[in-house]
Amino acid sequence: MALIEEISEFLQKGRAKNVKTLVQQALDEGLDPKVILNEGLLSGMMIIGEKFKNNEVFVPEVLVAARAMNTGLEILEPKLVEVGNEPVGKAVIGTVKGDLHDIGKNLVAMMLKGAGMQIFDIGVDAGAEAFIDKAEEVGADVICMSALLTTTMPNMKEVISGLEARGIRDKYIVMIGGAPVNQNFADQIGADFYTADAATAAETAKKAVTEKKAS
Ligand code: B1M
Repeated sequence: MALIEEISEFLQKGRAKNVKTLVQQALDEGLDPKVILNEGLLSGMMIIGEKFKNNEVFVPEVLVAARAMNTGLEILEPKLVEVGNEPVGKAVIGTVKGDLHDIGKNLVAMMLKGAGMQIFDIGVDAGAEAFIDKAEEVGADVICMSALLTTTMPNMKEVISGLEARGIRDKYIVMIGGAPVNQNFADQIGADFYTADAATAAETAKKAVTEKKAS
């Protein structure tokens, strides 16, 4: 079996140690990190997602697959991210209140780092105050929110309302994303940018911060 397929298979079985070893092996053999990410790790996670939807696997299996995914991402990170010396800007990132999904958020954080942003990751299940307090504390340029559940998407609005209530909405570029989120929702809640994937989020953040600093 090809190495990339093996990574996908082991990820689906939640075998984090095997995933770690094989991702390292793939890098040592000179495989493109983006191919390892997209065709090994993410394709395995997509298959698990489909099986989860069809009740062929359940939360425990998905949880161990997600752990294996995050282990693989840690090995890939130094190859996907080449950080320059001068940070382009600072970004606070987290998954919103009530939501424990962190793989997409971690991927966005990684790509933002690769785009030269300094990252302050407040983790999952992060309330409005956590986003706002961290942004104020570190002097952030961007607030990045991720949500994977239709039930937690509305919590993104809470962060924007909190910024408005403190009179500091204009200080920050607010970016949102995650599988159930779309441009229409971003417009409804008054976010500055919605992006569909991690790479576009990173490009958009870099451009927006650079433009804001120049204006
Ligand atoms: Co959950 N889950 N889950 N889950 N889970 C989904 C999201 C679901 C779609 C599965 C399904 O039913 N088909 C469904 C949501 C349904 C809905 O709301 N419409 C669901 C459900 C229902 C649940 C529970 C309620 C299940 C239960 O308990 N009965 C529960 C909720 C727990 C909670 O959060 N309170 C739950 C739990 C879990 C696990 C803990 C087991 C695990 C998460 C573990 C972890 O993250 N550490 C898990 C997983 C892994 C999934 C699926 C299978 C995979 C998600 C994932 O990581 N995808 C997911 C099914 C699916 O998505 N197909 C599912 C890979 C990741 C790279 O993609 O996060 O979308 P994603 O990120 C993308 C883009 O969205 C974007 O960039 C990334 C790509 O480059 N992006 C941004 C993300 N954030 C961004 C921010 C940006 C810009 C782009 O700007 C700031």
